[in-house]
Amino acid sequence: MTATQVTAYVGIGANLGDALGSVQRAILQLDRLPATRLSAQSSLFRSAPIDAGGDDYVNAVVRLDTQLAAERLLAELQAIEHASGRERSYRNAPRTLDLDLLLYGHDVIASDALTVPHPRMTQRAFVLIPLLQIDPLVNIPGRGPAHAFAPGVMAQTIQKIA
Ligand code: A4P
Ligand code: MG
Repeated sequence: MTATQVTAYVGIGANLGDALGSVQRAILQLDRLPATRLSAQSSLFRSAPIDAGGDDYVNAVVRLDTQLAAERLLAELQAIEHASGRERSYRNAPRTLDLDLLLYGHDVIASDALTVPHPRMTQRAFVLIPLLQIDPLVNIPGRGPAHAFAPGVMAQTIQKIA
């Protein structure tokens, strides 16, 4: 039997050390995950920290076609974070790499380990702008079209990296 293929979106962020290199390496690693194909990637963006301190972030969003279950995909994301040398010091601390599972098909997930859609994605230009660049008509399960939230984040500073 063939496992079901799901379209998932992952938000990538880094603001410590070689942030640009960390994000680029993460994209390559996501493309190499088992039973997974990277089917789209946004531009890289530089953004001012939101609810956090430290340097500007480098952010991007990728779309994955995956046969991994959501929990397994999260574990793979955490393994990539870990391999990048991330230390979890405190909430929203500057990080070498942060990988968030934004959307997993049409699923709404609320377990101890995983909340999908990512609860803060509609408030953040560094997620919405790259996501809409890949898929302007993408829908957020339970919340409606992602583009409807874009006007609410326009005041946040974010720019495409040339
Ligand atoms: N978890 C639950 N749901 C998810 C999900 N959908 N994706 C759990 C990933 N993880 C999820 O994550 C803590 C726990 O959340 C995990 O163990 C997992 O079981 P974490 O990454 O270690 O913790 P965190 O850094 O405290 O939280 P999080 O959610 O990554 O923070 P945010 O809210 O995403 O904010 N400003 C700019 N400009 N750019 C950024 O990238 N990022 C943040 C991080 C803040 N400000 C930023 C940026
Ligand atoms: Mg995270």
